Amino acid sequence: MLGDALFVIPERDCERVNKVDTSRKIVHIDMDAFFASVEQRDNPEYCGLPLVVGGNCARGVVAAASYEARQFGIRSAMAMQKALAKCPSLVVLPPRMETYKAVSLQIREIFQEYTDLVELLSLDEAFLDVTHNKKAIPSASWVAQQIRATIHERTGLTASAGVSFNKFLAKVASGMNKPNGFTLISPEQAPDFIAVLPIEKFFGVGKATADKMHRMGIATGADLLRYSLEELESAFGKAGRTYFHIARNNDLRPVNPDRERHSVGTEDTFEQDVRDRREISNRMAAIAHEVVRRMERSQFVGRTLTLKVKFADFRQITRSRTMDYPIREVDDIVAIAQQMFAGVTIPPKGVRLVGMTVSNVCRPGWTGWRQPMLPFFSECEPWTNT
Ligand code: DCP
Ligand code: MG
Repeated sequence: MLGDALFVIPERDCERVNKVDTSRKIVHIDMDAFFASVEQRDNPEYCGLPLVVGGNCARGVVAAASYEARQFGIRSAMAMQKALAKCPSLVVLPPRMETYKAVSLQIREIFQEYTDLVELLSLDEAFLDVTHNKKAIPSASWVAQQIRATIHERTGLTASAGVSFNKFLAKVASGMNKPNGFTLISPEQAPDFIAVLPIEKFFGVGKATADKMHRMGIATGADLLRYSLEELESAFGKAGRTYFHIARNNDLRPVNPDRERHSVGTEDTFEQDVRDRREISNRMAAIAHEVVRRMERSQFVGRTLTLKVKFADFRQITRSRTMDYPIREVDDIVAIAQQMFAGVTIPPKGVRLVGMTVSNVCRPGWTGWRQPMLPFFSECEPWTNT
């Protein structure tokens, strides 16, 4: 499964596990079918129709699918050919990034009217800490509902919101009643909520980890509670610590408004450990595709590629290479990763996970960039890494 790199609960937060902090009020907002909804708004003839935004070429993928398209089983990141096979009458539109960015700016402005503690996760998603909000509204639910109403008023689009006392719960909550939904998970409800939450919904649990958990008899948060920290760490490495604490609603990560993207990456935990070097190389191409897609989505360009390889026994190595040009093409990433991977000895039990991250950001104004820009970036300023 391709997924986000797992966040690791810091050691210092662990001793506070018996005193779960429920004092904060965290809101997670996520626009519904974002790119697709903007297109339906601007092309009313497509309202109510299955529509996707993405590349309509042989190797194109779906970026966003309207909720009507989802009824045909169409999802983000699906190959466009497959989506068209599922729904031949599908409306396919190319992305209009400038328009999506303008809407993103509008919703940010709305968030800022309530708090400066806004952490943007992508164009359409943010965490807000509204414990002490600018309008002195005592109820976080009220804040969230006002924000949703204002977004609709000013942009004509709908957003879903989740409210709770930590980031993990707020984010799970916002996904529960999509589209145009609202969910509150109060401190009183949280233990029961997490007890029945399927482990697939836990942060960082992909298919391979879920399968392993099921083999250990872990299907829900309640099952996780039966395992000690040591047992989970020995089964899942550092991720085990995160699962241990999340199952106890212990997520003290602050809403970090100054978060600047330092890297973009993804990783693939194989369903079965892989020993064949060629197969691993093939998987790398898919990972590189995803990294480039994420870089485009977050307008990130960097010069350093880091390859992470985790072996079947959870041992992990990383290799990095810094180029004198911005890394932004799939073929380039694959070539650099394969050069680094050539020097890695694959142990007999094989490889469990491969991850790739691009870092060393190139910022606007960098004069070192001499290559022609990709069409995707052609409307942007040049970038620098100073
Ligand atoms: N996006 C993308 N490629 C993906 C996922 C998303 O380009 N694999 C883009 C298009 C989405 C936008 O980012 O519209 C926001 O992503 P979300 O994951 O929030 O998905 P949506 O907003 O489309 O749908 P949802 O209603 O599930 O949030
Ligand atoms: Mg969304």
